[in-house]
Parts: sequence; structure tokens; C-alpha cells
Amino acid sequence: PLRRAVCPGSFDPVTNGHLDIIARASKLYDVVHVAVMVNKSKEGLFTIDERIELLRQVTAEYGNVRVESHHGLLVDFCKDRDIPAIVKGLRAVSDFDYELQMAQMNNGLSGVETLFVPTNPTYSFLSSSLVKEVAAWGGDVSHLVPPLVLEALKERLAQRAG
Ligand code: COD
Repeated sequence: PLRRAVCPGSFDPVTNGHLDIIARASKLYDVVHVAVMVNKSKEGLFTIDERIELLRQVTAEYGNVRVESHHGLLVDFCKDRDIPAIVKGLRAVSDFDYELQMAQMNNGLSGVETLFVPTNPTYSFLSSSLVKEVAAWGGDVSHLVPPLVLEALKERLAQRAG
């Protein structure tokens, strides 16, 4: 059987930090599912469909990545697809508390394991929310997101400003 893992997140939008983790997971597993989790209480800069489209284009080169959205619990996404492992990036100690809680909760709910990959230090400070904030004030984020995402950000922020 194929060895599967999932990289879950909000991906609003996908950054080079996310991509680093997805690329590394894609070398360890036969199929990597990227799950764009729908959070009703967070509106987001990009719609779920836009996030999926950006992710599909920037992960196409890996060849074994499938991008989908999910409304509900991550453990149910995993159960439906026979995915035994969640792969997550750890940026700093500050990520650890919450990630550990989620890993233990998910394991208790369904037995799914969580594996942590240490972030490439180049991206240890990087998050989608900081990218959006810096870009909104005109800062240069071209080294933090793929070119396609940079264009999408510029377009969306120009729409918002206009
Ligand atoms: N370097 C390395 N990894 C990174 C970086 C970076 N710079 N930035 C992000 N990551 C990785 C992290 O592993 C992070 O967890 C993941 O990418 C996603 O990041 P975001 O910011 O897009 O997504 P989050 O943190 O909002 O995602 C949280 C989830 C959506 C995964 C979580 O809330 C969830 O599973 N929700 C579904 C509902 C559910 O099951 N809830 C119960 C949980 S116990």
C-alpha cells in the first residue's frame, strides 16, 4: 500500500516555509496530502479555492502532492483517506506548546501520529500573517513566498486599497 501523510494548515497564503515542509515530506512518503482546513471564524485574505489553486501550482513539480480542502476535524480527513501520519513544521519553542496539544488530542481521538520536521532556519520567523502584514505596508516579501503568490498578494492588496 502507498505510504501517505498529510500537511494541514490554513495556507492563507502558502509561504516558502510551508513549501519547505511539504517538499521534505514528499521525499519521505509516496503521497502527501495538503489539507487546506476551513476555519469559519477566520475570513482570510484568499478564498479557500484561491489557496488551493496557488498550492496546486507551486507543488506541481513535486509530483506526489494532492491538494484538497476540508471542513471539520483533521482526524476525519485522515480517516477518510487512510492517512496514518500528520507532518508539521516546528519553527520555535513558541510553536511547541500548541502543536504538542494538538498532536496529543489528535492521537487520542483516532490514533493518528504527528511527526515534526524542524524548520529550515531561513524560514524560522516566517508566517502567513507576517507576510500579509509586511506586504500590506509595502514591504518586500519576494524572498518569502513563491513568485506566483507574490503576484496574487500584490493584486489582492491593490484591490483592497482601491
Ligand atoms: N516553517 C516551517 N513550517 C511552517 C512554517 C515555517 N515558516 N510556517 C508554517 N509552517 C507549518 C506548521 O507546521 C504549521 O502548523 C503548518 O505549516 C500550517 O501553518 P498555517 O499557519 O497555514 O496553519 P495553522 O497554524 O492555522 O493550522 C492549524 C490547523 C488548521 C492545522 C489546525 O487548526 C487544525 O488541524 N484544524 C482543523 C480542526 C481540528 O481538527 N481541530 C482539532 C485540532 S486538535
